[in-house]
Amino acid sequence: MNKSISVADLRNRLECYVLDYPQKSNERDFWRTPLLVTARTDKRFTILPKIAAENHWRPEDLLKSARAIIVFFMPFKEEIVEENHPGKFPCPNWGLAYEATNRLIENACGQLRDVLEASGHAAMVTPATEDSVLMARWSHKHLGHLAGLGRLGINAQLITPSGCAGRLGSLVTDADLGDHPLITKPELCLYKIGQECLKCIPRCPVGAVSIEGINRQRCNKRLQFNFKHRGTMGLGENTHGCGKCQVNLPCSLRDPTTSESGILTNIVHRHGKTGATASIPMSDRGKPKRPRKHISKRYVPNLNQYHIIKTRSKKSKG
Ligand code: B12
Ligand code: SF4
Ligand code: SF4
Repeated sequence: MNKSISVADLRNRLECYVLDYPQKSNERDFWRTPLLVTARTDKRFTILPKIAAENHWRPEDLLKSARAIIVFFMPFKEEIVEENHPGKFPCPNWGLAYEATNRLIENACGQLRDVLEASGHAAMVTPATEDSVLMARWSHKHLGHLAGLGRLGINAQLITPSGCAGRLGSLVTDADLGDHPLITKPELCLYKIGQECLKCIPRCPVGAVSIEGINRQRCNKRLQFNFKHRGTMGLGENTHGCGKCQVNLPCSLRDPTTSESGILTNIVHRHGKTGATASIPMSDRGKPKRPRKHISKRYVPNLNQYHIIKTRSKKSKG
């Protein structure tokens, strides 16, 4: 018989698991507290082939009886993020953190599946990343966006309440978990709400980040290069990956639209065809300013890039 299971049970299990993980698995501790959201598999998900890739899977393609998806984020600790600030190549520990986090995500998915199965539910886990594809059929970022774990930044990373520096995992289940988002604001990227920012663009050493969207091939070429030359750049065997577009940014470690003093929050005006939005500073609440007009036109997601690209033998390090 099915026992009821709540999002609080899942959050609690994941948090405890991540806390104990370094000691139990003999891994270094790279992580802050994980974030987890759930969403009902309703008609919102039919949009995936339109906004992601034509052949993007729907939850029921992975689990016929799907009723909810679970998406979680493993945010990196400040130290590893700061260590990756300087230079054009990844810091010695970035590759270690990349690999350890993929293992952690796989194990955490297993843990969540065990909890669900123990209460009589089915669950299907998905891999953290995939070698040899440049466009996956299951996008953790899109699912994180739909389920309210975060919003996409100009750097093409999901920005969560704990920032974008970290990695995502997701699974599908037939447990009726309901909607438990952490974010309901339309955007978390400063540029998309009309602030001057775009700090992520010059961070990329190969010019792969732009307001038109990420240049996958260019980024992937850099990741291949770093992987091939790891150990020979005088930085050590673990210097692969890159992640310069995840670090040294206002959105690296937190939601940049909410400051500790609560200066930028809440009041959001949606305007323009692109769906760009703007938050109004709290200090100006008495007299809300309309966002500057040109802002709505500056951010246009490049939807033409959504076609399938496959690489053969090369290893992609997403
Ligand atoms: C293929 C892949 C890559 C490719 C292509 C990257 C790309 N951005 O397209 C390469 C090898 C180049 C790559 C690089 C990196 N990757 Co990668 N990669 C993947 C992988 C395996 C599949 C992504 C995919 O094809 N999805 C399908 C397509 C259709 O969607 P999407 O790319 O996810 O998202 C697109 C939308 O976000 C859209 N978009 C932009 N704005 C908006 C706004 C709205 C409203 C909507 C709907 C869409 C939209 O543009 C995006 C890019 O085209 C995922 C794991 C997974 N299965 O999700 C990891 C993943 C996306 N990668 C990740 C990371 C961290 C990286 C790197 C930092 C590498 C590193 N570790 O050092 C870089 C970052 C590059 C960048 N700035 O995006 C993380 C992202 C974490 C986060 N906070 O968002 C993921 C989720 C892996 C994980 N398990 O955490 N990656
Ligand atoms: S650095 Fe600024 S523009 Fe780039 S994703 Fe972060 S908030 Fe958006
Ligand atoms: S991972 Fe590196 S190469 Fe790829 S987009 Fe980010 S900064 Fe550029």
